[in-house]
Amino acid sequence: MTNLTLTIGDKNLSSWSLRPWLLMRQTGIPFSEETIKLDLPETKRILRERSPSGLVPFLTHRDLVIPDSLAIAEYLNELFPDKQLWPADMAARAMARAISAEMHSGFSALRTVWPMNFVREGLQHLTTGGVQRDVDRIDAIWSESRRKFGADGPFLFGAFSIADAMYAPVVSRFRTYGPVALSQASQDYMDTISALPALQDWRQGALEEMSG
Ligand SMILES: N[C@@H](CCC(=O)N[C@@H](CS)C(=O)NCC(=O)O)C(=O)O
Repeated sequence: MTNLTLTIGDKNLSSWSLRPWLLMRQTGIPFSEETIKLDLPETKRILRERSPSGLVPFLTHRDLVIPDSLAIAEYLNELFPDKQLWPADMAARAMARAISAEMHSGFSALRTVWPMNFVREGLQHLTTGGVQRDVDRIDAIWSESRRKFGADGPFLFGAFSIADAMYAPVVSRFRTYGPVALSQASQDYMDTISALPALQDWRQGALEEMSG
């Protein structure tokens, strides 16, 4: 029985929850999950009571409650050094951290205009308010990471890393609001992420939540 519990929001909507969830599932870290449904009248009260930041996701490990997707990823990296959640090579690791931080703090146009709606496709392709600039930057990040650091596998830095988990919701957004014109390397990368069984499980969970 695991002593890690990841608390997440609705699978269709909560892009920040998807990141640590996918990281743990994809790298075989055992955990229990629980959901706090967003957008209910009691949501804010429950979040205030349960989460130090008032937000999901948060990770509970013994008496420690860690909020924030990137902080959770860093904690797991320290807890499971054998899992190699960041790339082993120092230069690759620096770039993986840089693009993860950029995702965490940036791309506000994309996140505002194209909110995650995991199960939907064919929604209107608006590129107002800097969305195209964000799309172009992500295309450059994906294709350059693949070209410079990705030779040993299909992910941004070869093996699956925290950086892939951080960008997974973008893959979903590009499908929901696409078609998005991308380099061949980025299109191939989207296909790799979309085909992950763990991501398909997340999608199934989103569908079940919506029908239940
Ligand atoms: N910087 C945080 C952002 C977390 C966040 O914004 N979570 C949203 C859901 S995706 C939330 O909890 N919203 C509260 C609400 O909808 O009431 C992280 O990386 O985890």
